[in-house]
Amino acid sequence: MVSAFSLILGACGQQDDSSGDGGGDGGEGQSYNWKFVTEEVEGQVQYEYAEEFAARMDEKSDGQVTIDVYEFGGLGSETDQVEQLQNGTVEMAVMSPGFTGNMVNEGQVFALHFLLPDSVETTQQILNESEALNTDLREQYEEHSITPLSYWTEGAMQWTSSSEISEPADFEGFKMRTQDSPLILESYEAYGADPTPMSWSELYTSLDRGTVEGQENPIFFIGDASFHEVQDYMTISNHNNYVAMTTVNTDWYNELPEDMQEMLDETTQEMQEWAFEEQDAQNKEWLETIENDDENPTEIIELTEEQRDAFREKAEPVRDYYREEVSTVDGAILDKLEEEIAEMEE
Ligand code: 6CS
Repeated sequence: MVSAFSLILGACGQQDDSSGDGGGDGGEGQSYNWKFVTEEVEGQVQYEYAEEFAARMDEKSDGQVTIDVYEFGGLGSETDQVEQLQNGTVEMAVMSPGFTGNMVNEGQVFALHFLLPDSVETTQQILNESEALNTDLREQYEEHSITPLSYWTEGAMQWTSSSEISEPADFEGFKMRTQDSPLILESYEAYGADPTPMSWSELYTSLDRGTVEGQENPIFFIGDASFHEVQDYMTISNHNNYVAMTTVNTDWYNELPEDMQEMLDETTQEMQEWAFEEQDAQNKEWLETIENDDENPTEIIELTEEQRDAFREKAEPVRDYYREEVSTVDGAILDKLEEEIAEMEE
């Protein structure tokens, strides 16, 4: 499947540079055409982000850089897309760490519940400034030809379900859909659930048929993907923040002319605020839509701090599991990140 996609992409997305290599030689009149794949579809945050990114690069470069943005679905599953970035079939990708968990062990740090600050704004600040993430974790990804240029939140995650979830016991034997990351599975097993990794492309049907009984996502995604239509409850748990990464193929990026690298870096930094505003607006709008959707009523359960503490208590030992069984650097990135979060929350 992946090689068929590679052939199609190879044929339609050639570099326009005369040298024929990934980055061109940066000469006068040089033009560049890059491919940017996302895990979401038109209207959703990642896709709109990539379109905005492409428009800014086009404008800044006076049309020298054109970026073709690909919606989720056309190029295979989320994990196929990870491979396409690694082998250079696409130059850029918005990627969720949850789909690299079988490869970049340390990236699973984002799977830990109640680690990132409750405030989405403070979480974004951490993602912008953390050395643990922007230096140490970046190096871990680069060993796999993936360079995360930035980390940004798509909002707080909530649970949707076919039966009420308001205490850990409600998860006992519960068939939970997750992304494909061992630590995400571990996090739900800690609540007693029975997690199954699956692409979101199969999720609506699986929820509808009862193959799985629930899932986690930010509210905009729950609404836009219509999961609430085939679920009875939405629990406002804020148990984690959804983190996306703007990634580039490492060799391709390192070989870009300096001015192109700078333009990419500058645009990536500018987009941090844009992404924050976009997710915020979409999450607020979709909460209202779900609340007012009388045709598909969803019972919304807002957990109290006490109820959240019961989940937090079960989730905390998973950090030790991460340190002891998952991390290849003895939990050093998690330790540093915890310190950075504590400092910021002071
Ligand atoms: O649940 C998922 O797998 C999807 N959720 C979001 C918010 N973005 C893309 C991802 O694949």
